[in-house]
Amino acid sequence: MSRLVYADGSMIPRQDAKVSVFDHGLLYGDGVFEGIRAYNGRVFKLAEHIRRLYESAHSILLRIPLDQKEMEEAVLQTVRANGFRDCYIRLVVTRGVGDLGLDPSKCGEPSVFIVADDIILYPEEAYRKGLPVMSVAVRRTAPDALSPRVKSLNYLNNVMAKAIANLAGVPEVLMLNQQGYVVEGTGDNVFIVRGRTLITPAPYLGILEGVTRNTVMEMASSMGFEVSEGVFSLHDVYVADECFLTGTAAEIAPVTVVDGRAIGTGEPGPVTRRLMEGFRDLANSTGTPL
Ligand code: PXG
Repeated sequence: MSRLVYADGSMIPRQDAKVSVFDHGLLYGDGVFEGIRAYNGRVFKLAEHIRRLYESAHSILLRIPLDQKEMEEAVLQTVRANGFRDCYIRLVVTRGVGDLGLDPSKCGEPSVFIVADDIILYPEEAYRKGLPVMSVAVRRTAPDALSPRVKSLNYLNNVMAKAIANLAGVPEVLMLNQQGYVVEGTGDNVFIVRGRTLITPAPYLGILEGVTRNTVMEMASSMGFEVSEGVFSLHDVYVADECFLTGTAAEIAPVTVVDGRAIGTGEPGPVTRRLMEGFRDLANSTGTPL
């Protein structure tokens, strides 16, 4: 079956889905996006992703030409048109076509496109054995330059951090903020576990408030764990009992080595494993039906 892409209200064949060389999303990274997943015939946390998209757009003065309900419907329509029950969904809104100056007032209507595709996962072994990660010198964008809470098309420093991971042969990195505190991975949030307490970096430190992060925080509380948003350094990660990453693509991925230090026993810990199980159940049984 040939795949279809939603582009400004129409479903078009994938090979015809193109953006203009005058689109400010391409020229200046002027736009916002979401990464969403469908599991077992339902779109997981659809309203939460759409709300974050509209908050990101509001923050950068981008007016999306659909309301949130219409956008949810466009996502469902895209997944249905491609016959997927499980997939990854990339939703992008750019400032649209302008001229070669960066002035956003020169752009006409924002462009909206939605792509549904197969999910690329970490190898199954990564979830059984855990991931080795490293810290990098490339800092997460400073909140006083561009808020990391905006899921914007400006991901170049995260891309550079991932390039360093590739050079070093590790699957993911931990990014720090300008003060040297741990904030997140390149496309994932991070948690550490001490005893029965989970700690994840507080939003003001400069993170994207992940939908998976929020889901895990709620789930962990309901399982009786203490959950706190806090501030921690690499040392705290090295001496934690457990560490894991969360994201729409990664789900919950155990981290067992950081900068050459084994975390806890060096194997995925019991808290992480319990959360992974709970998350799988939740993702496969809740969401907006297609
Ligand atoms: N932090 C950052 C910087 C992100 O970009 C997350 C955390 C996790 O958020 P969610 O809402 O997914 O739990 C993200 C999410 C991809 C991809 O296709 C994913 C993300 C960004 C870029 C690419 O793997 N993001």
